[in-house]
Amino acid sequence: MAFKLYIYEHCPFCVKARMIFGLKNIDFEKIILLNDNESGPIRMIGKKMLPILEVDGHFIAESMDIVAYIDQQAAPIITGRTSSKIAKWLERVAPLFSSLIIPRMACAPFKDFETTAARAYFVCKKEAATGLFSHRLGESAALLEEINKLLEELAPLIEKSNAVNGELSTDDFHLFSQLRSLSIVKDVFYPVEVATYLQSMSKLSKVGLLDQFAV
Ligand SMILES: N[C@@H](CCC(=O)N[C@@H](CS)C(=O)NCC(=O)O)C(=O)O
Repeated sequence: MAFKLYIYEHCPFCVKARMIFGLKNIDFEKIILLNDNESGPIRMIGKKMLPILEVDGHFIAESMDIVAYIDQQAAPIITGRTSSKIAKWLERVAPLFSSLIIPRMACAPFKDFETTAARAYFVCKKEAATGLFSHRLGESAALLEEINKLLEELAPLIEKSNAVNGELSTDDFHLFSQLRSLSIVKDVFYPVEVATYLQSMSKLSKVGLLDQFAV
């Protein structure tokens, strides 16, 4: 079977889909779409949303459906339990993450934003939700202080560097994808357990971190 995965480089949902291929060592073709390409995704799945997996001319949307589908191709690896503590932690950090991360993603040299029009499309759409990026960036110091506290709370929840709950579970997809986004933020203090988890999951899933673009 030939797998084509349509993604944006900035997108945490796309990271979830990329992770399963890396973790299972399955080859796939990565296709990065411009952020303002509406017709491509609409033709494939009827709406403008990535990631999309194309398998022999069929399309699968929804990151966790893609993860489940690829996991079912030969010996599944997502065998661990999920933890309500991780879900709650992710809920608490979500608003902070969006204010810190989205304005920084908008400035990064991703292929999603290779044209001025594609970057402007992202800025326009996201500022409608977050408010002006300049305002959010101005709040960085206070947001960082809160994030650093929350990362200290995350540290004792990490059981192993290759599986947050000790055995690979869907929590690892939700958690790593968010922490990989956070790596675009400069001056975050990662407790050692979190730093080790981040590095280890990046290596195992073959999804690079964003530290080289951190601001
Ligand atoms: N529930 C979907 C959410 C995917 C999603 O929201 N993707 C964003 C990119 S991060 C998207 O395509 N948004 C439309 C846009 O960028 O215009 C999933 O898990 O795959």
